[in-house]
Amino acid sequence: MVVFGVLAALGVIWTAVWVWVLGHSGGRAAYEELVPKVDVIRRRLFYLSAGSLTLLLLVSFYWLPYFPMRALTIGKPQLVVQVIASQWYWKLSTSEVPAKTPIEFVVTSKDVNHGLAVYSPDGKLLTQVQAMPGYTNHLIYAFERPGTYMIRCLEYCGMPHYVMVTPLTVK
Ligand SMILES: [Cu+2]
Repeated sequence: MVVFGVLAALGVIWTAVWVWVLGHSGGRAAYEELVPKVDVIRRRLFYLSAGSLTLLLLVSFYWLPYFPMRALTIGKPQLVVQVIASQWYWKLSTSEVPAKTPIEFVVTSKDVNHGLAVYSPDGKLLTQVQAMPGYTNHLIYAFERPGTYMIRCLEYCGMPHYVMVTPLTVK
């Protein structure tokens, strides 16, 4: 209801602004006279939009979980955990990792696509990466607090998909 109210108010303001602009535009102009002016505005809007979106894209890389950015934002991995997904279990090279340490998960699958998802002790999804046959995906993550985290599958991979759960102890 609040969102509707805000949007309705913005709509009224927008309409009022346009009514005011039309009322103060000084009458009708010939179409041929307007075309070059509109062309300039359109061109400027295009460059402004393209520039803003490109800038937004570049800045957003900082928050995206892409491997090279994670290495920059989280830090160089201090420990590598090999993860192999299979119907219907996870095989980890270790089930214990240190807290506050950048860890690199090297993830692949033996059969079909799986989704490696790391859940906090209170059940919140923290990070995830695909486990794909024939590919190796890398995920860097640093656990804030010690505890028992859960690795679950986020990609439906067959009837017993839900049993793909394994604990990961963070010390
Ligand atoms: Cu699954």
